[in-house]
Amino acid sequence: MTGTITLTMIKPDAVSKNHIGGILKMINDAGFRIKAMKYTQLSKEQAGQFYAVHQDKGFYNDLVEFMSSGPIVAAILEKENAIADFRKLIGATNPANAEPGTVRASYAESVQRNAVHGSDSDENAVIESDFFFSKVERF
Ligand code: DAT
Ligand code: MG
Repeated sequence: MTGTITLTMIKPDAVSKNHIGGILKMINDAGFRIKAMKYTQLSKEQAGQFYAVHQDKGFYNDLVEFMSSGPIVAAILEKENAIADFRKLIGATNPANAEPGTVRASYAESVQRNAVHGSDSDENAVIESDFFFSKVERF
């Protein structure tokens, strides 16, 4: 059903600072159900593919380097209105602009090391979910 899933990653900065539990608690408390989850590390090639839409941006190489620098947690989250509600929960890309109480205001270090990913559309949620998870890994 469209509109009910989003793909998140807990990024290497947040994982390395032991914020997996705190972030998952915020996600569950906000009413998202975990449909799929894995602890993994992206190769540079995989990070480049995931963020290919940004390949012309000046920050792309640094982003790929950072996103492949350590382990991440990837998850498919389920909730009505998942995309918009999750973007609201995580806050602005730059934590300096993120509302108090959002995941990024609570845990992000900088615009690059910003703790979490959230899909930006229903279409990309499907593409990004398929990037990480097969059918038998979804519940
Ligand atoms: P979001 O992750 O909020 O969807 P985005 O899709 O515009 O933001 O960018 C993807 C990631 O790229 C973002 O989480 C962090 C990095 N990024 C974006 N803008 C940046 C910038 N101006 N400088 C450095 N990194 C940036
Ligand atoms: Mg984005």
